[in-house]
Amino acid sequence: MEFKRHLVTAALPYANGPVHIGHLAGCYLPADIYVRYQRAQKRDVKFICGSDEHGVPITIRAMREGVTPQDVVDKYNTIIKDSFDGMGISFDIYSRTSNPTHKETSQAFFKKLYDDGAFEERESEQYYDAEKDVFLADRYIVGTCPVCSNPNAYGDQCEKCGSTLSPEQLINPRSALSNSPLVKKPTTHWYFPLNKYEDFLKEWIVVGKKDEWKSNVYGQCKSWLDSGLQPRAMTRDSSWGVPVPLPGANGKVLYVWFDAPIGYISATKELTNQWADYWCQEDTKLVHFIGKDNIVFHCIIFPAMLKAHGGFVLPENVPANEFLNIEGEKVSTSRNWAVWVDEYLKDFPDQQDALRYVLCANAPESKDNDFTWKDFQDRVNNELSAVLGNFENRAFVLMHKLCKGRVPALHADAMNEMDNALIADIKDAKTKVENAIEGYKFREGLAEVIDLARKGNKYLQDNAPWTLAKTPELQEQNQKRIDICMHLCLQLTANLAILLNPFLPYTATKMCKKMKVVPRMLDWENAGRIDLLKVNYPLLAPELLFRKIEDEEVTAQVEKLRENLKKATQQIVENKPTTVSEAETPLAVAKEIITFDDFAKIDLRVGTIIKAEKVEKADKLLKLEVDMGTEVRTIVSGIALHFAPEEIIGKQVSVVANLAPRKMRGIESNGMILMAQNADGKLIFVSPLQTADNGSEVK
Ligand code: B3M
Ligand code: ZN
Repeated sequence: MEFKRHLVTAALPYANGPVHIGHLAGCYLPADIYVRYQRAQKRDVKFICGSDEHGVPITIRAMREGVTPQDVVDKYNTIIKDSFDGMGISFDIYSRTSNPTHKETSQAFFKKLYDDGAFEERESEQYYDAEKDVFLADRYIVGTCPVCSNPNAYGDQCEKCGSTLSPEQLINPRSALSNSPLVKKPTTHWYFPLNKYEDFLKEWIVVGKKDEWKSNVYGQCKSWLDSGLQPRAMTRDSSWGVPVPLPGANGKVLYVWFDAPIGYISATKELTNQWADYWCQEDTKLVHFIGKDNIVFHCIIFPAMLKAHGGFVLPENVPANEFLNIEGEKVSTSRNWAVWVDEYLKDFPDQQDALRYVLCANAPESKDNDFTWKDFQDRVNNELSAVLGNFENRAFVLMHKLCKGRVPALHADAMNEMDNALIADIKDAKTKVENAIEGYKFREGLAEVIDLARKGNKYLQDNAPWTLAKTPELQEQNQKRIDICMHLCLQLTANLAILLNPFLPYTATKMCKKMKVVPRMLDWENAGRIDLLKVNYPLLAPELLFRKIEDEEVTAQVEKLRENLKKATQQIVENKPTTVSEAETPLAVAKEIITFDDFAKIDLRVGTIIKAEKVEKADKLLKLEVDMGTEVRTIVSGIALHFAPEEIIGKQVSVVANLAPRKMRGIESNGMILMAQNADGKLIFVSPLQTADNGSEVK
């Protein structure tokens, strides 16, 4: 079908924390590339986003920080919005689900389904805090983790060991609000019978979208559909959210995953009076950009809601990305293991395109990927700068040197095979990049652009105009070749700006300024042309497009990650929900009794740490060399978050000397250092009080 309009949405981030680069790579950057490309094609496109300001995570954050949910969303909405602005994510509107248009829109949506009899009303037993007179979401229930004995695990997850939990699994479960024991109480909610939409969804997805949608997306949907859909509660007991618009529904709000996707519609309403054209006309192409954890909501639940309501278009595609890990580990907001966008912008001002480049070149399009600062440096220095920046710079330097700073002529009579091949490459690149972007293969698209720059470098090298300039006796003939070569290199530069623009808009704009062309040159229809720069047109002086990323910057960023993790880990240990008193957190159960012979099996010795260094890509590990008197042992110890290598050199420690060797991160560890751990998580060396000889036995 010919689409008249494009409606592009990017997942509404929860306003309960800043956004990190995993968010950018997963959804916002690909969406922005797609939209910038559509705009360059002069297509009618609207790019919709906003803050998701309801739901339990926000009330939890408010509770923890001792502020209101409104305070939380006000704070993070601003930070998130600024981060997107700072990175050039070019939404047409960035709205909020706490504003009145959204309340009205989502309530009307609910009411229509209710009036049509689309909901089933059901009573169920829910955990309830009798003292505070509220129903408790799982997150509001605390107790001891059955896995790691953390006394402050939540009813859905233990933040210390990462286990997924349900309130039933907690030992001593109680309300985080009042510390009172839990009771169950009946409550009524409105359930949306997803099971009734199974046939429709199967027809639409399994039959209709199998070959169109990415396999990770299709696969998830298929497995949901195969295992059968269940009715799902679309309301919650809470004081924070969109109130259920029914008489007698006091204290009940819309489930956040009911109201949030409707937020796309409300935001479009705020943006334009023509909103209904975008949402209700069959010739609109609706595309949802999201991360993989949101697939079921966008591919199953929201489409079923839209279908039940009637009159809305369904998404053509939902190109969800996988996750981006950081330095080999999953992003964790509670452990502060993340690269935050607002901090990146502070640390690397004016380096938006460096990050956009790396996040796109390494995008987790089909599997989880890893971001490391070293890889960031390598890609910026060796690809972006060494290939693209270098080509552009050489073109400018040489045309100033060999062509008096003006675009030279293209002498048809002196053109050869190499020139024609380059022209063909320029034309091909347009089609290739276009197909890649239309197919949501942004990595591939960007790689094609870099590849074209690489071809430009090779063309320059093969023609070597600087050598031609050195033979004055052949001057006239050679100058023609020089002119052709530089003419084509400059036209190629202009083409690179057009093709790059969706990916690296800051760079494209800079290139336009240097070529003294108007932004309109970046219109997609101009790609493939080799008459973009007029003959004899003077261009600005050369100036590097990219700066190199220095080793010190990489070290500082890795160090920062480690510091953040250390502080956050400390906080998780310290941050006990205030109502849980110390007396109720029993010591971990003592271990079983052993015989003297059992104990005698352990060879405990005194040793001195003579060398300590961090283990690469392992934030918790230190590699130690320990002087054991008769030998020096290598021991890998998980203490890097507690001690800097330099502060422990010279320390005498107790070592389990006969522990079987174990490989950690490729290093063989021979022994173990004994540590005491305080209740607050702090580690202390178990050392002799007076200096002992290295190697002496501990018994
Ligand atoms: N706020 C979840 C998330 O940020 C959710 C997305 C809503 S999109 C309608 O991952
Ligand atoms: Zn745990």
